[in-house]
Amino acid sequence: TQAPAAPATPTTLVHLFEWTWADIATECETYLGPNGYRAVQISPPHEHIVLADYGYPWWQRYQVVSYQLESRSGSRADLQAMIDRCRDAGVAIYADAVINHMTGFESGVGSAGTRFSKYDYPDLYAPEDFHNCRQPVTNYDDAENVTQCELVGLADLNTSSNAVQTTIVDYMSELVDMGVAGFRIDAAKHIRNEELGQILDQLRDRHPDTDLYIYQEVIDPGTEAIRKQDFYDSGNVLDFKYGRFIGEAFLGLEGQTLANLQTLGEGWGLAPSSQAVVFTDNHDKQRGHGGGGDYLTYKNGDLYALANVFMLAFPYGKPQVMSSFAFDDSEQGPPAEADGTTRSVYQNGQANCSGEWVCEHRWPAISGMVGFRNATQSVAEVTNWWSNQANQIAFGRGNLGFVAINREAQPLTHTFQTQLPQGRYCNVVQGGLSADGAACANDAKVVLVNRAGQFTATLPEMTALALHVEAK
Ligand code: LAG
Ligand code: CA
Repeated sequence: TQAPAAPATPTTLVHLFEWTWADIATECETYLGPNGYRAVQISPPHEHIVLADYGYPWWQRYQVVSYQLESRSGSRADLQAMIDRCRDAGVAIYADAVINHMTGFESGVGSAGTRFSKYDYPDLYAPEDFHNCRQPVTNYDDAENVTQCELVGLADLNTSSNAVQTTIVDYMSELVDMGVAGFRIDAAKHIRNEELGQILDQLRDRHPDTDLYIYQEVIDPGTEAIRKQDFYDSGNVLDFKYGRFIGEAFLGLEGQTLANLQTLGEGWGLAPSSQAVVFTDNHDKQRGHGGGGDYLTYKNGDLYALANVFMLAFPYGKPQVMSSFAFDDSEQGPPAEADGTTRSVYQNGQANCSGEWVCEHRWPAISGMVGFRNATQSVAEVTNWWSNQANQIAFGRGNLGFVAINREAQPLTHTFQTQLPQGRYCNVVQGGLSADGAACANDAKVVLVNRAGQFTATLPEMTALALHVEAK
């Protein structure tokens, strides 16, 4: 049994969607650790259905066949090696726990070779372990329907049963023993909150010395029977409204502007900041799954980068950065060989992020802002807010950082008042300090802050500028 990864307060986590375990290990060592990412959400590690006839879609991994740790991302040994290497690089691993359901398909073979039929999974679950509804979820006004029936037809586990709870706890506990430091709870809205609470209590009881980080997927539009606040007792929640608000503001929909974001927070119907994991987009929302909506994605280019600059600068929630593979078809799986084997992100020792993999987390603006968030974390407030009442905004984080965002089609020249100490700062949206600390990396612009805490800058259209005391 390994010691779990130290839960180094996860200021920012990144979802390396569909990456292999071997690639994630390399990324932890060569990029994530050095750039201040402290946690990775991995794709579900369990045995999943394999759908060659459908071209191996990404959503195979949300149909559980067994809890063997053999998946499209790699073997159990690969998983263990990744957890260890990432921990040594200062990066925690959060696993996506699919515990509400098993498969939707009537029969098939899993990624570890297990043959199953729906409601009958060898050595794991039998028909009596499933809820009786056995019909798709149809009525989101009815809590029983949402929790006891089948999400898109997926066999719904009877999570009130002690035996089922124990089996789920055994699975999650094995991952904790391997060093997993936290879990995304998939489809938490479809599990009765008291039952999920019982499962998580048992898991925590088995690992009293581990400070597990739990965040629950509860898509709550604010109009349904099941609400995100029902889940605050068992952990954090993924707040889906946040990305929608960001999308509307940056796209200028619903009369929204960036200036309006000054008050973004609980007053908007968001969870309390300490309860929320926030994101511009996730693997569902970026492709119109999970209910769709106006979410920005990598396809929005500069606009997407600016939205992430805002998310990482603005002191609300724990930000989750999305890292994608490029897609046209919303069902298509990750870059793969003809037999469905996922291709490595690395070619000839280099991350190949300008084609089939997108690696948003390596975009200079996003990566630079992860350092900003780490550096400014101890100041909870927004200070020195400025806007043009439209789509040019700027704000500080006390004496630790300052950001300006120009989402207009013309340049912004302004003298900004900050609380920063006098000095020469790098614009970390373009690159932080070089490794030797002597200059700004990537030819990032040097910005001079005077003794009064002011600086004058010109931001070209659709750009941002961010300064913090650790890149000075
Ligand atoms: C989630 N959160 O609650 C995941 O974030 C989401 O990606 C999962 O759906 C869902 N819950 C179940 O874990 C994904 C796809 C679905 C896909 C499902 C199961 O968004 O489209 O459904 O995974 O693979 C697929 C087909 C459906 C079919 C179902 C059952 O698309 O048409 O009814 O499988 O066979
Ligand atoms: Ca359920």
